[in-house]
Amino acid sequence: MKRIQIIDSHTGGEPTRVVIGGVTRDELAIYRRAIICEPRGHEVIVGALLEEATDLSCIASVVFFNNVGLLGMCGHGMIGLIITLKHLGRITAGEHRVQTTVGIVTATLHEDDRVSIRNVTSYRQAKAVKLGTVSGDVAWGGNWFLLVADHGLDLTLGNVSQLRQASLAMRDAVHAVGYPEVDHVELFSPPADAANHSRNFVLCPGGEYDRSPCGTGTSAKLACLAADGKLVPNEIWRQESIIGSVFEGSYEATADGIIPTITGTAFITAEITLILDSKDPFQFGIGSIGDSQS
Ligand code: PYC
Repeated sequence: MKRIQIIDSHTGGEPTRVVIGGVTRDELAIYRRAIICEPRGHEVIVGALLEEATDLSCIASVVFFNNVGLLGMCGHGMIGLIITLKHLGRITAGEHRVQTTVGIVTATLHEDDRVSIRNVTSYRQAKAVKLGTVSGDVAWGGNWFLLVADHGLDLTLGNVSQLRQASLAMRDAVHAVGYPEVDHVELFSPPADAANHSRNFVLCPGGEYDRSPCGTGTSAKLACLAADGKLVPNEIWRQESIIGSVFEGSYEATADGIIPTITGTAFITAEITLILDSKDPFQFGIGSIGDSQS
């Protein structure tokens, strides 16, 4: 029997599963699907393997992963990780540096349990790339995004299957015109709540959609707003998700882009030990569409 210790949380509705014991970075390729996929999980979950930092200025190192592979950064996941570290009694309010595979992120745990993430440098790579009837910007926010506003679709929960199909087609189209690195697609519309600036639908690499406003997606959006002169440094942008949860974002300008800060909240939902029984034919999980290991 293999045992893997995890703590589950959600950030704006999007689940994070922090692995606190039982798996090392070298073993992640073997156990990734067992941790994320059915029958122990589901394809919406983002995993976060917690390890000791090699940079001594950091409190921890994290590798984010999902149903189809690894993720560079994950904004909602980082907020979930910080609330998990607080739950474990490992941190208190204040600033904490965390190593990710794409750079160091500084997270501030506020006294009221909100978390602000000072993300990696974000930037727009290409503006208004023509993709048939729509056009979109390509931007980096810790992951690669295609951002599209002129899609004409309703960003409502009842419309999710159409949004998913349309986003998958846009992702194929942006790959075909020379941006194979794009693995997330972000659609925008006016917000449902007038207190916010925008609503989004975010297609994740494995075909699921982000229930939260997506921290790296909001970072990519801020980079585009900054490049277009539509948001000034330190001005607040309130990004609403398809389920109505909200992240607040702002940015500092740098020579090569922006440094976004994204603020949100997360809640612990479970403390679990996963068990992999060597007699279980599904001990390593049920594969996902698009997963090279399925
Ligand atoms: O919050 O950055 C994010 C994210 C990426 C994929 C799912 N959530």
